Amino acid sequence: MKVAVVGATGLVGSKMLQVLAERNFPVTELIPVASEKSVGKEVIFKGKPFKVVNADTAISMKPNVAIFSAGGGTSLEWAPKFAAAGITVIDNSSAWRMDPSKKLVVPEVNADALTPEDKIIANPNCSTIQMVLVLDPLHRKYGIQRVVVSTYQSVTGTGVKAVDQLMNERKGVEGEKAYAHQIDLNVIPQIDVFLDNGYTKEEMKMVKETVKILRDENVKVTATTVRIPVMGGHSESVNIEFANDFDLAEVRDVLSKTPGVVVVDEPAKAQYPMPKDAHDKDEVFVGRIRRDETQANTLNLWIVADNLRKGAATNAVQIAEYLQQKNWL
Ligand code: 11C
Repeated sequence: MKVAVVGATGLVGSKMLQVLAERNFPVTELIPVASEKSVGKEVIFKGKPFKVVNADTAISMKPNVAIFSAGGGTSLEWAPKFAAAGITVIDNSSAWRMDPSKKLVVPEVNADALTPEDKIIANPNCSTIQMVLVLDPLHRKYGIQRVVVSTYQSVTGTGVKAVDQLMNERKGVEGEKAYAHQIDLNVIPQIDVFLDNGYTKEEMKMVKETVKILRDENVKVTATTVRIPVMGGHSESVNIEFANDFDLAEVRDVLSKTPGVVVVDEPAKAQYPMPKDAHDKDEVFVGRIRRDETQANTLNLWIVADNLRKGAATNAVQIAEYLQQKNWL
């Protein structure tokens, strides 16, 4: 399987290479793709060097699949060109997610929506992926009516510049800024730009993508997304109102049997999910599972996952694995 990774030198791109190698995706030839300034540089995959090429060259090399993580602009311009050449694109940007003709996929939830005709497949936003993985089995069992989520998101979601800003601030060193404010010893209640309705783009991604992935327009979501000075993953406090009542033990049982989800919920032993523990893991961790005592049929829980893995690279590679198993690549 010839695999192109577009944006191979970025934070998500590097994680993509790591995940492809770790999961033993059958890569016969790796085609790392990046902007002109990186062309000719080498990327190491499974101990071997591969030369970075530009997108035109990558298309001429006819990969079976191209995994994009180079930003929305690159995806808008290049994904259709790869697809027109018969190359399946799995796109990690927000460019195609809400396009009704494109599938938005978390494999454990809606891989069944995919067909051999899907040539551009969208990978959801990291904060959406970890939440829907937990919401989906609960929705099927109890019927979700409304979700109120507040996020605590890692600086790795912004990229290398933000990681550098946090580390520089911690050391008291001047440097480039990814955020309008100090992030170390601070919390910034803004992720991405503000929209006319007063919500940020990140918040509206969580609202709209969740409905599309769960394939149910009746699921109402409201979100507050927040950047915190943390590296290992995104955390989310989620309040879920169901149509039907639930049993807490049954909720734990349902979640512990959900592929990709790990329940860590032993408050008496101070055991609950934390980004430090989720770092570099593929699973989504859930804990602090408890009834909301102020309202009927309502649950509170806490979800943590490594945003660069299940929130980005792992989910994209899982989509590629699904397509490969179906012989659609
Ligand atoms: C963040 N969720 O943490 C963003 C990063 O639409 O894929 C991913 C943005 C996206 O800042």
